[in-house]
Order: sequence, then C-alpha cells, then structure tokens
Amino acid sequence: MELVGESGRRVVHAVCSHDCPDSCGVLVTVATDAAGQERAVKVEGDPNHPVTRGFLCGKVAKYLDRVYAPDRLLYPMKRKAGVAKGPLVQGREMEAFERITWDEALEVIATRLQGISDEFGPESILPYSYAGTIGQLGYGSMDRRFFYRLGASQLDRTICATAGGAALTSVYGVKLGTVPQDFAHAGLVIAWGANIHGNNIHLWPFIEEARRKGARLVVIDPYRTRTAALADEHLAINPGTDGLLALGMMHVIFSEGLEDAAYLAECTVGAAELRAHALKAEHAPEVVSLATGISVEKIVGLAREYAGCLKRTGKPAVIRVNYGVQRSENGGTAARAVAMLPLVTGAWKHKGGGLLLSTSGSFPFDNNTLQRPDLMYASPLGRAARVVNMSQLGQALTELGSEAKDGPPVKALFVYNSNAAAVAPNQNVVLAGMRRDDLFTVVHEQFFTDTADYADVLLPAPTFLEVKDVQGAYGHLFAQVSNRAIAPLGEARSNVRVFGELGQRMGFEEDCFKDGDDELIDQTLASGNAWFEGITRERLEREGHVALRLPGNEAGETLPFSTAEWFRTPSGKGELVPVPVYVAPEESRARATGEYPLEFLGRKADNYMNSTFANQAVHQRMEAKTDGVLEMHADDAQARSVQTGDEVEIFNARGRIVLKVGINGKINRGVVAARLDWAKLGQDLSGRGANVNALTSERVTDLGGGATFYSTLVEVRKVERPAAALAHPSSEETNDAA
Ligand SMILES: Nc1nc2c(c(=O)[nH]1)N[C@H]1C(S)=C(S)[C@@H](COP(=O)(O)OP(=O)(O)OC[C@H]3O[C@@H](n4cnc5c(=O)[nH]c(N)nc54)[C@H](O)[C@@H]3O)O[C@H]1N2
Ligand SMILES: Nc1nc2c(c(=O)[nH]1)N[C@H]1C(S)=C(S)[C@@H](COP(=O)(O)OP(=O)(O)OC[C@H]3O[C@@H](n4cnc5c(=O)[nH]c(N)nc54)[C@H](O)[C@@H]3O)O[C@H]1N2
Ligand code: SF4
Ligand SMILES: [Mo]
Repeated sequence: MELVGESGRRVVHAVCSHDCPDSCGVLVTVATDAAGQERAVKVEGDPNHPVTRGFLCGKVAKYLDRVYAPDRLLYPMKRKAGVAKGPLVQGREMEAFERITWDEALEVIATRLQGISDEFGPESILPYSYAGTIGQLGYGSMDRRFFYRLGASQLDRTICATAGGAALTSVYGVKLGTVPQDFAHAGLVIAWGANIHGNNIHLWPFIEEARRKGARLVVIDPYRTRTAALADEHLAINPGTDGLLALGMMHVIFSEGLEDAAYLAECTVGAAELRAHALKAEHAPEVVSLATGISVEKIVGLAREYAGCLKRTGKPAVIRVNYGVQRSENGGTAARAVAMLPLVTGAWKHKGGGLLLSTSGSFPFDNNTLQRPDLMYASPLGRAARVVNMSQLGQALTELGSEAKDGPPVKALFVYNSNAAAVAPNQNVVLAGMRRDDLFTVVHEQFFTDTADYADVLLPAPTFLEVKDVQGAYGHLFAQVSNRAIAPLGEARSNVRVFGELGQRMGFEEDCFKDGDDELIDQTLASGNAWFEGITRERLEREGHVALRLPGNEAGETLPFSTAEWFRTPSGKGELVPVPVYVAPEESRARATGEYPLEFLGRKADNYMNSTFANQAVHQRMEAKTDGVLEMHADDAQARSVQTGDEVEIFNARGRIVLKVGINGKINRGVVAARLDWAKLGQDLSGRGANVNALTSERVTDLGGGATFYSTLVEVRKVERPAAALAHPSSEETNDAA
C-alpha cells in the first residue's frame, strides 16, 4: 500500500517489528531531497488498523532518532589485531575496530566457520538470536536454513515465552486467546503479571472502554506499574506465588458452587480431580494469604467477583495474563493454574470473556518451508544437531566441551537480533565466555551494543523501515506486510541477505539460499491452512493488514474455546490434569532466607524495549526517573541505613551492580526492583559494565526451559566511596544535586 501525497512525498505501510504484542500498523512518510536522496520524514500509526488505531507508543513515536542516529553501525568491521574483547567506551568503539568490505567480512566468516566445523565439528558453531525483529523473515528464515545446513547447534529460543507457551498448550493445545477488541465487552478485567500500560498499550483503550461501561480493572503484580496505578485495585502479590493464588481462587469458587458445571462437563477433562485438588486445606484462603501476601478478604472477594461477574454485571470476566507470571522457577505451573480459571467459570462462552496470553498460535505460517529444518540432514552431521538452551548461554560458552559437560565446545558464536550480553541471565558467566580469545564471534547489529563489544566481526543491520517483511502478532489477529520504506542506510544488509550470501559463499548449492524476500513471504503464507485462506502477499501489499479467517473473526465475532471444537489437546478438550501443584521457587524468601533476603525483580523499562533504545538520549530522558535506580521499600532502606539518592551495591553469589536508591512506594517490603538496560551504561564496583542480569540465574522454569529472571534473591548495602571519589563527582551526580 503506497500513497503518493503532496510534493512527491510517499506514504508507505510498514509494521513495527519490535517484540511487542501490538505489531502496530505504521505509516512512513518518505520525502526526496533535491539531490534525489530519499529520507523518512515521519513515522506515525496507521489509523486504519482496527486494533492499533493510529497511535504509536512513546518508544517508536521517536523512531527517526533511531533510524538516523549518528552512532548507527553502517559498515562491516573487524576487531583490530591485539585488542582484547570487552566493554568499550561509548563513542570510542572505533578504537577497537577497523572498517572492512562486505566481501572481506563474508570471506573471513565463511573461512573461519568452515575451519571450526572441520576441526571441532559443526555443532561447535552456535547461533544466538531472539527478537530484534519479529517479522517472519527477519526473525527466522534464511538464518535458520543456513545454520541447519551447516549442522550448527540448534538454539532453543526460551528466553521469553516458552514456559507460558508450554502451559497454554498443555491446557488448550494451542496459543489462542480473547481478541483485544473484545476486552471492551468485559465486566471485569484482571491484569495478571501484565504491565499493559507499559508493554501492550494498544490493549488499553479497549479496557478503558469496558471501564466506562462499568467494568473494574484489578492488577496482580508485585510492582506498582503504570497499569496498577491506573487500576481500580492493585494486589501486590509476592513474586512466584501466582499458582497458589489461582488455586486459592478455585478453592473459593468450588466451595461456593460458582463454577460452570455444564461447561466443565462439555469442554474439559479432569474437572473432578481439579475440584478435589483445589478444595484441599492447603488452598484455603487463610493459607494462600500467608504465602501470597494478599489478605483473605481480598482473595475471597476476587474469587467471587471473578466467578460471579456474568451474573452480577451481565458481562463475563477476562484475564490478561502476561509473561511476567512465567519468568519464575515454577512459572509454567503458575501459568497453567491461571489459564484454567476461565475453564472453571466458562467465561470463554461470552463475548469479552476468557483469557489472553498470546494469539501467536492463530497465525498458521508455514515455518517448515521458511526455515527448512530438513537441511540438517544435508549437513556434514547428517542428523539433527544438539540443542542448546539460550537461557543457559553462560554455561554453553564456558562448560560445553569441558569435563563438566560433554559434546563439542562452542568455538563460534553468531549473534543477531539479540543483545545477548545484556539480556541473558547470569551475565558474568556469559561475559566470561564471550571474552574467550579462542571464541570466534560475529555480531550483526544496528548499534555498538554490549554484545558488539565482544565481536571479532561486526556487521551492520537495517531497521524495519529498510526491509520488507510479513508479520503476525501475539496480541491481535491481523496479518500485515511491512513494505520497505527507504533503502538500507550505509551498507546495512538484512538478516535474509546476510545468511543467503553466506550460504552461497560456503558453497551450499540448494536453490533456497537464493530466495528473495517476496519468495519467502509467499512460502510462509502458503501453509494451506483455512485461517490463512485468501491471505496472499499481493492482498497484504494492497490492503496493509488482513484479518485472519478464524471462525467469525472477520465480523469480530470469534470466540475461542466457547465450544469444544476449539481445543487442540490430545483429548480434544481443555485439560485440567495433571492438576497444578504449587511449589515455592527454590530461590525465594519462602525457601531460602539468610544471606540474600530480598527478592529482586530486574524488570523491563516502559520506555525501552528489553535492552533496545537504552542507548538513546531521547529514551533515556523518558526513563530518567527509574533507569539506574534500585526501587525499594522505606523499611528495607532504613534497615540498611540508606535513603533515596544513596549509592548501593546489590549483590548475590553471581554478581553485583551499583545503583541509586529510590524509595517511591512502588514496591512492598522484601522486594526490590531495577530496570533492564545496557550493561556498559552501568557499572559494578570494579568498573566493568553490568546490568540487572549480573544478578539473575541460569536455572530454568519447570515447563518449557524458560529463563527465571524473576526468581532472584539479593542483598543490598551502602557503597562507601573513598573520599577522593566523593570530592570529584561525575557530571551526572552534579546534575542530580542541582
Ligand atoms: N515498554 C516495553 N514494552 C515491552 C517490552 C519492554 O521491554 N518494554 N518487552 C516486550 C516483551 S519482549 C515482552 S515478552 C512483553 C512482556 O510483557 P509482560 O508479560 O507484561 O512482561 P514483564 O514486563 O516481564 O512482566 C509483567 C509484570 O509482571 C510483574 N511480575 C514479576 N514477577 C511477578 C510474579 O511473580 N507474579 C506476578 N503476578 N507478576 C510478576 C512485573 O513486575 C511486571 O510488571 O512486553 C513487550 N513489550
Ligand atoms: N533481567 C531481565 N532480562 C530479560 C528480560 C527481563 O524482563 N528482565 N526480558 C527477557 C525477554 S522477555 C526477552 S524477549 C529478551 C529479549 O532479548 P533480545 O531479543 O536480545 O532483545 P533486545 O535487547 O531488544 O535486543 C535486540 C537487538 O536486535 C537488534 N536488531 C533489531 N533488528 C535487527 C535486525 O533486523 N537484524 C539484526 N541482526 N539485529 C537487529 C537490535 O538493535 C537490538 O540490539 O530479554 C530477556 N531478558
Ligand atoms: S513497540 Fe509495540 S506499541 Fe510501540 S509501536 Fe511497536 S508494536 Fe506498537
Ligand atoms: Mo519477551
């Protein structure tokens, strides 16, 4: 979709490719200057998109600052001989790198990967990527083909959503949920571990609409988020205890006969077992209250309000559960328990009722054709390669191939779509691995990130304005094409192009390494699934977005799990067995008191996207109140003789970071919180770059092998600076005092 406007300006339909449920429709205005040079001059929301409705979040509204940032990576580079890997001073990175041509870069990479594969076996090569872009092509297409054909280790992409995904799949068989528009018809909205206002802003107007019609919004989050502050009620739950709260609610529901017996009988298996389990004394509100920190009255009140919603208001209740719940050791079980609630009450039957974790399972993309896992059998391995869990990158880089773990060591690391050095847990071990001289590291990036500082070869990547892609969403049901608005800046090359060219350079003869963007888009849309019927590239190019053909969806009337036909489990029904058994996280106040008595939440920033945007001044200004701050309760601060503005060291056995105390009433006693950002912008006492992930562990979740960012214990102590340091405050400290 391209409209020619006044004075030769073009308006191009694109899609925000950031890892956000909203997948906004975006309109990019492109102007041509006197020299014939094209430049994006405006980025705005597409008013025709039925869910994202013409506005962008604060992060992406300022996108041209990112696209045209003076510190964008625009050329391939290699590390200068003799320069050690490790954090570089911002703005002086070129002291460590020298510019090379693409030809040289591809040649060096192909030669080194071939040599490493010959000597150590192809599994000693590890790709590392996540969601720098969630476009189908950019997220995983040619890159997957390349690494499969190479025989490289497979990466299990667990860092975000696999525990919740496994939970939803175990109960429902598929990741579907209440469509965002229907939230407007709910009588009660529960935001459960979901920072909607910060992370999923396009759901908010539908919730506001429901509230105007009388609905209440209840937020369950240990932290007083923007969402919680705007809600009717905030239940500041103790981290990691959500499964127990859900069971406590079921205890009340079953003991008071508030369940929907007819729906349970028709659409579920295991209702009797779940009922007996929920009614156990250990799930009585009095017991649940002790562990969750929520009063008996509120637990009982919430259960009654939730289950009685339809009767009381004529409208059903809906739960927006988000991934916050599952970043905890037993987060898979917790997410299963929460996901069972609308099965117990039958809320799915009514427009506006149910539960939304993710709608990603609604998009039947053909990933086999797009990613070609069969190419593993054409690799030198001739079999499926070993699988490495991305949430245990530190172990992979430091232990594989040693006595601790067999299999080949990791000798080459290829990072793209990810700032691994900032986002992976147990940062000190990750960085120790990345510092290895014998590790060949390639990083494909837009900026000199924390990870780029460890690269042997650095490749420039484009932003979403510079590439074409097709995209689904995990927060709505519209497929969209993102057209290329402007040519890639400098010598930036897309993920598709880089891996296609590398494949050819390495002598892979399969034609699939020559596929272009349009061919890849056609392939991934051609799954033949009825929900994609009539959705072609040409139509998406014409219309921008097209509604998936789920039953009733085009009229906005799709009601997943309203009847038994929707379930994709082995039994064909909602599966309530095995019953969710609550266990407190090993790393939590409930299980381990003593040395590290505070629960630490290394949370996402409202104005960054994971670590993305954290280096940009305009975003830093928006986040200034909380970036670099340890948010804590006044009592915990007092017990440590610190107050707002004091420098403190937050530490545990894995690492330490230094932040300034902020006592702002957003967190309960016993819990502290800080924001995810770039490691090299912060520092620990020895001056090395570190961020919140210096404190997090590589322990994985009970289901799905996910990261457990929110099961972290720490202690906090005041930093006593030597007098000399205090006498020469940095400019930042001077500003703070002013
Ligand atoms: N502005 C902004 N938007 C984003 C992102 C971002 O970084 N910034 N990231 C994007 C990505 S990758 C994702 S996956 C989504 C995630 O979006 P969300 O699923 O909303 O994920 P989180 O922010 O990790 O967690 C949500 C909330 O869970 C709370 N929480 C922590 N532990 C617990 C617990 O044990 N129980 C409960 N009930 N709550 C808990 C946190 O305090 C947080 O406010 O957002 C996306 N959108
Ligand atoms: N402590 C803590 N840690 C967390 C989380 C948390 O809440 N707390 N959240 C976790 C979650 S949910 C997630 S999803 C992960 C996110 O982890 P990542 O996916 O690594 O997220 P980002 O930090 O946004 O880094 C993405 C990088 O991709 C680059 N990029 C963008 N587009 C392209 C492209 O087209 N090509 C290439 N080659 N690169 C591109 C961007 O410049 C950016 O540096 O972090 C996890 N880590
Ligand atoms: S980050 Fe999310 S809300 Fe912001 S523009 Fe992108 S898709 Fe929309
Ligand atoms: Mo994520």
